[in-house]
Amino acid sequence: MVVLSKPAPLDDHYASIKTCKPRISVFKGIPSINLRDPKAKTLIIQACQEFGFFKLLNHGVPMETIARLEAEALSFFNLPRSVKAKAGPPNPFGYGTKGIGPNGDVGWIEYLLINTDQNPEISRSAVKDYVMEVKAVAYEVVELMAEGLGIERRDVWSQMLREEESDWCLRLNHYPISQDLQALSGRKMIGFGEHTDPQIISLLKSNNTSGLQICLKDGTWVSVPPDHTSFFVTVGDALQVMTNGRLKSVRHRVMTNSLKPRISIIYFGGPPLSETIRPLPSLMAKGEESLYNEFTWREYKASAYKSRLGDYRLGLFEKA
Ligand code: GA4
Repeated sequence: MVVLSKPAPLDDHYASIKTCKPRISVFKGIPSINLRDPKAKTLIIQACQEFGFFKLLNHGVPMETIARLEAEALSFFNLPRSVKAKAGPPNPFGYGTKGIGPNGDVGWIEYLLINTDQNPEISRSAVKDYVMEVKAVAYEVVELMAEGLGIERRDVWSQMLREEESDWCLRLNHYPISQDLQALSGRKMIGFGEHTDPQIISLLKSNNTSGLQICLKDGTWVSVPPDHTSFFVTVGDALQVMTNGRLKSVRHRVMTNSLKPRISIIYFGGPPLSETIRPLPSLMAKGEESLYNEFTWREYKASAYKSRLGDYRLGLFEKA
């Protein structure tokens, strides 16, 4: 068994709940979609319109590839703090602990942001194999989305993700068991504060520990039952804009667990920095106007890094 090292206590880890109501329940209604289902494209669109989120089954990524990277992540997080610190800071890539982003957000978390092979502590081939597999799934999912929306060019988004210059990254997260008084008295703490993902699409894989919550359209938070064999797919802000609000980027967060550490691995698929983000003309109904002023992914990313995690980042780009 891998023994996880215990992080130092956080001073300020209770992020405030900004937009959603704190009514939490375990939610049985997360759409579960089999990638090989002939109706997958329709189900994906329904799920992304309603939740901006779904569970993907039968994705075809070999469990060994996943297990290998998970084991690598666990052994990395189990290294002495001084060794892990050498892999930091996390901006733009590397090891981070507690602090998320450059503007003072904190969570009960340690993580590694990876883009290519800068992290000598994690096996290059484990990362490479995982990224190759997860990217292939992401391309397929965004192609089904395009088909489901009736877009003629089914590769309109997959092409952006496939580009040599596409702006992707992999995030390995470790949410240690929280054993301070708050946690022991049954109060959960924020592991990763509420936010939407800025990119086009994210594919999240976790171990069997709960913690992930999404915010429903009516503004309530619900807990997503974990499933270590599936991926959870999240619509990002860029996809919301490119579909002129048809698909919604979902607010989500992670709460800690006082019994089991949570490990998650997320692939964030973004377009090349130079890509202009605007609604696809072929999607627009007659007379429909864009809800957003157009921007490049470079501009959106720069603006995201100036924001706080929980900010409504698309607000700056909405038309008045
Ligand atoms: C949220 C999604 C991804 O985890 C991430 C995060 C990034 C970071 O951790 O450095 C950000 C956050 C995320 C959005 C706003 C900015 C940037 C922290 C932050 C406060 C890697 C990403 O791309 O955006």
